Parts: sequence; structure tokens; C-alpha cells
Amino acid sequence: MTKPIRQNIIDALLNSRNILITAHKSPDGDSLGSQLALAGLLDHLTIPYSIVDEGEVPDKYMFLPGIDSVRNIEDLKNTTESFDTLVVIECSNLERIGSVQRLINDDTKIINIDHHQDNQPFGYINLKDIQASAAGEMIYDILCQGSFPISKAMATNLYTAILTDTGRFHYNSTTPKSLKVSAHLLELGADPVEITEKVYYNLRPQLVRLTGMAVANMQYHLDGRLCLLTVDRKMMKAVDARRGDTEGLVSYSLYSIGVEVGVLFTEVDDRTTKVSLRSQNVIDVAELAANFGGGGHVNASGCIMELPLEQARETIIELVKDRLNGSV
Ligand SMILES: [Mn+2]
Repeated sequence: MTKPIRQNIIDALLNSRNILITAHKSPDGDSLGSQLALAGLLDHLTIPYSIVDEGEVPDKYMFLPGIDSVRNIEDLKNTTESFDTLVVIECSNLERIGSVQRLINDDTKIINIDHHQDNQPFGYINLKDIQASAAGEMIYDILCQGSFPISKAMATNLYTAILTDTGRFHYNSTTPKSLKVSAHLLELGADPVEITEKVYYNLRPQLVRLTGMAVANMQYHLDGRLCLLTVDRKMMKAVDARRGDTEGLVSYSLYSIGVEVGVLFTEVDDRTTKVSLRSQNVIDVAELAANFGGGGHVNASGCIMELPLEQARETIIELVKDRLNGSV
């Protein structure tokens, strides 16, 4: 099923004049690695393209080969460039690309490549593979489908995509295939030590302190089955943190015995709270996030709640309580 779709994507790319590549707002390891690896293919095929995202590239991904070619939509205010094809990676729906939408029109052909279970078929070609550990694994499959060469740079980008989206190979999305693909990417020149160091061990000291502050104030609820981490604006300010800096902090919520659901609340402003959710076992946090317009995977999801921090916390506690009671 997916094999002919992959070929359709290759054919569509080959027939394009100028391609726009994008992903969800607030770029992460999978979205950046996938976009850059696809760009590597288009370089090889000498097909013109642009990568445009909404939101800043986090510092830790600035080492990715080709990262300078990722443009911020804010810098394209007065562009007259036109694109006949849009490749959307890792988005459940088109809204997730944010204001990049203004670069397309009704004639733009959309190719939708995603591994989220709630992905809507908003493209004229839709490649959805919920078995894939990362969108990067899907880009790898497309490259293999066309027997295209995978350069060291592309391998580095794809390995970073899979490494980050599997939480360094420990989420249940880690499969024999994702490890085989990763092994092949190492053979092609990706350096696992360097990549892991750049992504995970390259934090500014203030951010390590931020982690300490959040962990020190961790709250347990529902007999220790729910663990909450909070980063408010005061904490962010104290260490001069930016929004993307809290990515990854949520994993600490699952470190203790007995925790089934972990949540990180990041205060955005007086009435907006960013929520990252993780679960072990059966609780579907993608469904939880969907209540607030978010989404993700069964065990990892996120949403933006239009509520002040304290209310967001209370709301989530109640919802998790319902789900946990239902699961006993
Ligand atoms: Mn992903």
C-alpha cells in the first residue's frame, strides 16, 4: 500500500518546478532532520526548493548539516516566490504549519508525510505510516524506494530525527526496523557520539539549573500515578530561557516508580499554557491533547491550553483522574 504512494511522491517531486518544504510550528529534531534529508534528495535531483518553518530552530539543532537553509516564515514577509508543490512533514492537519500557509494557494499540490495516528488526509498525496518511529524513517523509506544515494549529511539528519523521536531508542515506537534503519545510517557516516552529544549534552548551564528547579518542585497526584512538572515565566526569566529550551524536560515526569502519566506545564502568558504529556501503559495522551486542539502519539503528545497555569493544571488533573479510573 505505502510502496506505490512512495513512488507517487517521487514522481510528484520530479515533476515539480519549485518545492516548499515545511513541518509543524516550533521545529524539533524529527521535523528538522526529515526536512533537511528531503532537501538533500532535491539537491541531488537539482530540483529548486525552500525549507520554511514557523518558529525558531532550537540551538541544539544548529549543528545539523544544511541547517542554514531553514528559513523562518517571519523573514519571508514580502516574498514573491511561488511554489507549485508543498511537502508537509509531521503534521496531523494543515493548521499545524501555522503561517507558512500564506505561501501557498489553491493550485499548490500538497504532499502529506506523517506518522501521527490522527493525521488527516489533507494532501493530494498522503503517506501515513503510524508504525514509523519518526517521519525521518519515512523519508528514509522514500529514499530507498527510489534507490537514491544517502550522503553522510543526510544520514546525520535522519539519524537525529529517529534518535530524538524515539527518546534515544526507549519509547515504544522503537522497533526492530527503526534500529536497523539507524544502523544503516551509522554505516553511511552518521556519528552517534557526536550527534547525541550535540543534542543532549550541550546545554547552557542555566538550562540544567532550570531542570533542577522544575524537578525540585515536581508534584505527585492521584496516588502517585500522575506527576506534574511546571515551568513558569519567573523560572524562565531567572535563567534567561527561551520557549524551545524546555523541550525534553517532560521526560523527568516519568522517572519515578508508579507514575503512569507525566505532564509538563510551561506558562506562556497570563492566559496561555503549553502542555506536554507523556504516558506509560495504556493512557492515550493524544486523545487528551486533542480536547484542546493538540495531538501527537498515544504515549507522547502536546497542546496549547487557553487557560492560566493554575487552571490548566486543575483541568488536566481532572481529565487524567477520569482516564485512570476508567483504566483500573
Ligand atoms: Mn515525529
